[in-house]
Amino acid sequence: MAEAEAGSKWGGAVPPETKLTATKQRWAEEGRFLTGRAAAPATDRLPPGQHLVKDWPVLDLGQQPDIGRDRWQLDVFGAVEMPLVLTFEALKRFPSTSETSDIHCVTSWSRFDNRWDGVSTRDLLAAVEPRPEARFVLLSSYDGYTTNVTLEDFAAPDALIATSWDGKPLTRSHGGPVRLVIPKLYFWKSAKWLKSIEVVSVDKPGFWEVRGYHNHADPWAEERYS
Ligand SMILES: Nc1nc2c(c(=O)[nH]1)N[C@H]1C(S)=C(S)[C@@H](COP(=O)(O)O)O[C@H]1N2
Ligand SMILES: [Mo]
Repeated sequence: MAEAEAGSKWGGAVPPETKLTATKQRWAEEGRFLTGRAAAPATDRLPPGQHLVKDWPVLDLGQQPDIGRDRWQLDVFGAVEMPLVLTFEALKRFPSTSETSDIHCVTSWSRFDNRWDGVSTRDLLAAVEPRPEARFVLLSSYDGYTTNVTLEDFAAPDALIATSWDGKPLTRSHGGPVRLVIPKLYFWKSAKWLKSIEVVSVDKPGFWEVRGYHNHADPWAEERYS
C-alpha cells in the first residue's frame, strides 16, 4: 500500500560497467572456481575452492565514494514500524559490538580473524521493528552498488554494521566510514559505503545477483553462481 505507492528508493543509479565487472560476470557464466567438491567438514575453516591470503584485497566497482563521517547517513526504511535516518553520531549511540570473523570472497580468497567493531544488525532491527511481513533486506551503497539478503541472514548473530577493522576506523577503500559485514555469506553481500537498508516482503536481486551470482551466497555450499 503506502510502501508500494511510495516506490522503492532501492536501486537508484546503475553503476558503470568496468573491465573487472565484465570479467567477474564472465566467471559466473563459466562457473569459474567451482570445485564440484562437497563442503569441507565443519572443522575445516577454509570453504571449498578457497585459498588463504594474509593481505586484504580491495574489490569494488572502481568508484570509491568519499563520504566523510559528517556527511554519511543511513536510511533504514520499508516494512518496519519505526523507520530511521541515522547520522554517524546517531549510529554511535547504539550499543557497540565487536566480532572477529573470517572473510570469504567469491573470487576465491579467504582472510581469517578480522576484528570488526560496530553495531549489531540485531540491535538495529530491534530499533526499527520489522513488520510481520518482513522477509528480505535490500542494501544500497553510496557507489550505486546494491545487494540482497534474507532478513534471517541479515540478523545473523555475528553480522554487524561495521565502523572499524582491527581496532582502527574503517578506511575508505574498504568501505569506510560504514559498511555491512555478514561473515556467513560470500563477501559481495557485505555492502561497503552503506547508504540504505530497505526491509521488504518480496526479494529483489542486487548488482551481482542479476549478473549470474547466487542469490544466497553460502561459501560452505559453494553458492557462487546461479
Ligand atoms: N558498495 C560496494 N560494496 C561492495 C562492493 C562494491 O563494489 N561496492 N563489492 C563487494 C565485493 S564483490 C567484495 S569481495 C567486497 C570487497 O570488500 P573489500 O574491498 O573490503 O575487500 O565488497 C563487497 N561490497
Ligand atoms: Mo567479491
